[in-house]
Amino acid sequence: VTVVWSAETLAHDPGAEIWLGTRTPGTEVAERVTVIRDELAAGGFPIVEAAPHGDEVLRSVHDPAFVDHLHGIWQKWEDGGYPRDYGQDRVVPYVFPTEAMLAGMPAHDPAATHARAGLYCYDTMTLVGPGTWRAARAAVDAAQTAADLVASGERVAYALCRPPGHHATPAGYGGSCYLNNAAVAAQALRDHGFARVAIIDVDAHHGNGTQAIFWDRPDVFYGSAHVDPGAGWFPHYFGFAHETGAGPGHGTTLNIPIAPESGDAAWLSALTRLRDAAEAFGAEAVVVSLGVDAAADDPESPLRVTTTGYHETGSAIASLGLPTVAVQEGGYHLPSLGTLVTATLRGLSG
Ligand code: SP5
Ligand code: ZN
Repeated sequence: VTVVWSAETLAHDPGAEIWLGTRTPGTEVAERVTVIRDELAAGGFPIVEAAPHGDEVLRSVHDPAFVDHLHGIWQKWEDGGYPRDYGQDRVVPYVFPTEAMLAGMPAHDPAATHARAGLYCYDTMTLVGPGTWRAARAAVDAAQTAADLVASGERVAYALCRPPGHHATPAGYGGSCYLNNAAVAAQALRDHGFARVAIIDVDAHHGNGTQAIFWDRPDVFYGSAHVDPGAGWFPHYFGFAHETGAGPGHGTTLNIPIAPESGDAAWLSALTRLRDAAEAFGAEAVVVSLGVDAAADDPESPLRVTTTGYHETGSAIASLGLPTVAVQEGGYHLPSLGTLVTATLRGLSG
């Protein structure tokens, strides 16, 4: 398993998130990357730098206007001289033009930066600072580099992406995610000629962004096991079993919500179902949205998957025998992060 990373991913360091109106310490910290990289290096995994890629794939999975917005919003905020006391050097939108405000009317397209800041953002936790674009864009390069490696014959490649991506929708950032690295990897594999690609999302949270990007696509399957959003867990509005895709993509989405406090037994039986569904779909390649926040020690989820459980998660997916790109998503308990990722990659490599 080759590990792809970029030092640029460290440039994003929000340090905090505005959660329930309060400034709280962020858990999606830059140190996640160094902890994982150091442990994989110690475990003998080869590590390579992400290669720069053009924006074509990125702009095919995301609305180009959203990509441009994310690229430019920090500098506009800086140039605008907006307040720095509470939000510090972060873009914190104050008005969100959701359906609650729009009410079906044709809305004006405002010029003011403070008005535009909420246009493509759907929560208050996901702050944009001076290094956010650089890091998010480097994570996309890592995902694409891993897809290239697999297309040229490696069985498994791993992109050490950060910030994570699976909550980023076609035109929106949120859930600590800005650009959807896994969606880019899946589209890159499609463009490399794999006719059907399955995304298996093992992050503790439902990947509403990835699901949205491929919702009506018949050529990309999205399957996810995650803590039941109906039990009060992010992303709250999506991730239920009745969501199965639409139009030509009907039947190519599979959600398996899992009760809080569940451990390996419920988790691994869900993984078996996801694996079997990817096989029945006729997948020719796999993207794993590899969050390890379903682990027992993780502060962001109530699931209790063990290190062995993550190894078996990897083995279950490896039993498909398909070219596989793993993309890092969540996982926030720094002391166990490296061990969990190592275990999963060892399982994936069969
Ligand atoms: C990629 C990923 O795992 N995103 C997770 C986003 C879910 N975060 C929502 C929970 C927010 C509560 N965090 C409080 C931590 C204290 N700062
Ligand atoms: Zn997560």
